Amino acid sequence: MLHGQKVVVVLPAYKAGKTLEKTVAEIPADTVDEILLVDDHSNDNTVEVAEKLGLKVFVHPENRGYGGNQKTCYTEALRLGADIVVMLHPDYQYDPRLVTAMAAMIASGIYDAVLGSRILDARALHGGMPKYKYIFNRLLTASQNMLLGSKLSEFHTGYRAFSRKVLETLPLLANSDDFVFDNQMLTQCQAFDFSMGEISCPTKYFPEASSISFGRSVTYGLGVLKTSLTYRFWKWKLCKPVIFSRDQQLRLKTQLVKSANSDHSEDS
Ligand SMILES: Nc1nc2c(ncn2[C@@H]2O[C@H](COP(=O)(O)OP(=O)(O)O)[C@@H](O)[C@H]2O)c(=O)[nH]1
Ligand SMILES: [Mg+2]
Repeated sequence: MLHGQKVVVVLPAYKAGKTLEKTVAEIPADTVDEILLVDDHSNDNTVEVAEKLGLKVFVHPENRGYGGNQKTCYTEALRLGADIVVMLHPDYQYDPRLVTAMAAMIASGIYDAVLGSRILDARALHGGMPKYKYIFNRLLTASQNMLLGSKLSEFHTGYRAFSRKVLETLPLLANSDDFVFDNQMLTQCQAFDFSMGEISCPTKYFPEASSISFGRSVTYGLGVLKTSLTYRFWKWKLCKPVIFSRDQQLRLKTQLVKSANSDHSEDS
């Protein structure tokens, strides 16, 4: 709890068996109320380790992708009554000890979303971030800031915190199930006028912490550019993209109602 607000950490997991225990050990137990892991049908021992650690575990019956995983993470965090949700990769890439600081920025009421920025830390390359990823990151971020009218140091970190209000309001069901989900979500925060803060965060690159290939990074980069251009055209009132829709059916609440109904019909 922070300022009377329930803090839930969500871990979108895929083949995280080797790094999960180290990650969880460093999550601050004094401020975090619950840790929830969603396994995206990994073929390693992720679920076994998670259960041994006493996490709340959800398993996808099939592989849905990184965005699909986060849709489940946030839906289940809302169901648990989270006021603040921190998304942390279970690959031990980001420092879990910053969870309290990030959650506190949300608890203050000043920010709706907070990003753990590897660029503000300025040691990303020393931490082993591949040069091409660093250059992609800087170029994409510069073009996004221009198109969105924002001033973030990076849009591509996987370490984020959100208020309940953000998770209830954004049309997250309209987003991709792939990696570009992350970027659509931040662009939606901008479109819905949620305030975004940043905190510096060190990063570590080692084989288990980074599996995305060059090809998938390029696909992600193109998706990012498409999302930012879509935002600009939407601002100019030239299009009405579904990712900026205010349709209630595209909010996570719909999933909650649906699964509550199906639980009910299973009971009866
Ligand atoms: N659900 C799902 N998650 C994935 C997949 N591939 C990677 N991930 C997760 O996506 C996140 C980012 O991937 P990662 O390889 O660490 O990327 P990098 O650190 O940016 O190079 C990690 O939490 C991975 O567990 C996948 O095929 N499905
Ligand atoms: Mg990683």
